[in-house]
Amino acid sequence: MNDIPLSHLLDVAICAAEAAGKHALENKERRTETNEDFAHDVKLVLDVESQKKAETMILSEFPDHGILGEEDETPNHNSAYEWVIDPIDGTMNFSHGFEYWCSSVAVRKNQKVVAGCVYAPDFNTFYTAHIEETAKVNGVPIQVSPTESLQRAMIFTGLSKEMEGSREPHLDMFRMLALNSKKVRINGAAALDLCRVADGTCDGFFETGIYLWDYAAAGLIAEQAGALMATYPRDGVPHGATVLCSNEHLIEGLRAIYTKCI
Ligand code: LIP
Repeated sequence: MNDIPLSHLLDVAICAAEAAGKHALENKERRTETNEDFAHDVKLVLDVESQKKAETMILSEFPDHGILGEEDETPNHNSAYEWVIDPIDGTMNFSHGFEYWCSSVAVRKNQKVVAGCVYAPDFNTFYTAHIEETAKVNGVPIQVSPTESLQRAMIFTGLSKEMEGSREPHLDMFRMLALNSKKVRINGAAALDLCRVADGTCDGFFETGIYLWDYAAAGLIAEQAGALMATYPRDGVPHGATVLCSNEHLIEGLRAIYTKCI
């Protein structure tokens, strides 16, 4: 089987992320049309429509590849390639008209992410990378921050959509993060947060209760910008994980917080 060039895979990831993101952006007036409403989350009609836009674009180029998306999946175990799609990451933000949201498309070959794009439509910004190329934002190379201690770091995090009960590891982790770093920010879109680690805007990322489609593309982009990723699968939650990401100086401090709280 001929390998598909990484540049071709990345081009398709960019086009698919743009197709999903542009559809949501151009239909913003419908942003509150809801399929399902949860205690700490919402599923939008535009989530489903935007994922379909990305899928159609991908399958027109690679009809036999598999699809794993937040809204639906079409596995194809006969193909080495699988596309991982979060059509609107930061759904709650999008539904409230808050600009911090994005569309994320990654492609895995034999379960390993090899290329990905995170597109932030309200900022007209494309974060891209493949495994043999440095990460870029709108075509310009990016790299992680040089911050050497958590006490001087700004860390992005989030609170899981599945928080239940009073004692939550998420809240324990948030407290530990807040006490052990200079500043913690909750923005509501993991994929975009990880891209801001990649471009050095923030110094690290830490979130439990997210999913492969939230971090597949942005995790590769962060790694190709010099970040280290630590991913801990969540027992009994398909594709669920806790994700830590930072430059080489901070990752052990983040890992220490995680191990104290689990
Ligand atoms: C969101 C993540 C965010 C997390 C939210 C939600 P979605 O993904 O990007 O970091 O805190 O709970 O999971 O559901 O908007 O695609």
